Amino acid sequence: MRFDLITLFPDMCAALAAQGVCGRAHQRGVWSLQTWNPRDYTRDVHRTVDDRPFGGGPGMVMMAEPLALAIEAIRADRLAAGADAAGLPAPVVLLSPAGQVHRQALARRWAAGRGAILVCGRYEGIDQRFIDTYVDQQVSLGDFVLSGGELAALVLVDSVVRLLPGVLHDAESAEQDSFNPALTGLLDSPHYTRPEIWRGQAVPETLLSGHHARIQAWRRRQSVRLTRDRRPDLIEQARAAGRLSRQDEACLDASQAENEE
Ligand code: 9D3
Repeated sequence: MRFDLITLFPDMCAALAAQGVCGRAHQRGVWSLQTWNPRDYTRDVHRTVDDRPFGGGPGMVMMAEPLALAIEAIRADRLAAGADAAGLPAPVVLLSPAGQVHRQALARRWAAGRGAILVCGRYEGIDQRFIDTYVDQQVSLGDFVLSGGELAALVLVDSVVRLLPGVLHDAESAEQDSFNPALTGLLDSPHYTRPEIWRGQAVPETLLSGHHARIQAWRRRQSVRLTRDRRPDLIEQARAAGRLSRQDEACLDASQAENEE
């Protein structure tokens, strides 16, 4: 899987391919990341990539032409590398607060694809004519303001790459993540490791029991209650999708009663 990032700050993007789970997978050739700087596709001596907005207003706008030339260069390069299926060019995705909010179901869909050309904006925005001409879809991370699209692009790529076959060492790690349907979209239960007593705080007894079924039931109960307390919206979703068992409901009823005492 290949990702091409168009960015004025390529140095921001190197870490993902260099470190951790994604870094290892990158080293093994599971995926690749290339950055393309619009500044390299300017023709004036000042290498201008932005200009003042028509109609006035604060800030600067990214010019269409350097971005368009970067896209053309990437398409030629992907073609030469055989990165795309014949007649199926990679989608051009703009990271933007106006995009569809990213979530796990979308990451799963992306993981079945061949990668994408990701456009990272800076300044107040991007000339709309570039967006109209080249951009296939827009993706947001949610309702908060970033300084640009780079971190959002890295988050997107990270969420996709870790789902690729062979990226996670322990096949169970992905399987047990929050939002995985196997966990029915609940938050994860708490984790503990040695020592058994740390600064006077013991590990929950059940986890030391060696009793697998009891441990599983305890973790499930913790998940259900934590999700109810922190993300009641996820409980509603799980219930609506029929992903809560009678035991789960009983556990919610019981802890509700405890809270009311
Ligand atoms: C403060 C400037 N805003 C005017 C009301 C517009 C604006 C322009 C550029 C706001 C943010 C940005 C840069 N953000 C992104 O490129 C971005 C982003 C985000 O800010 N939040 C969540 N997801 C994303 S994806 C890309």
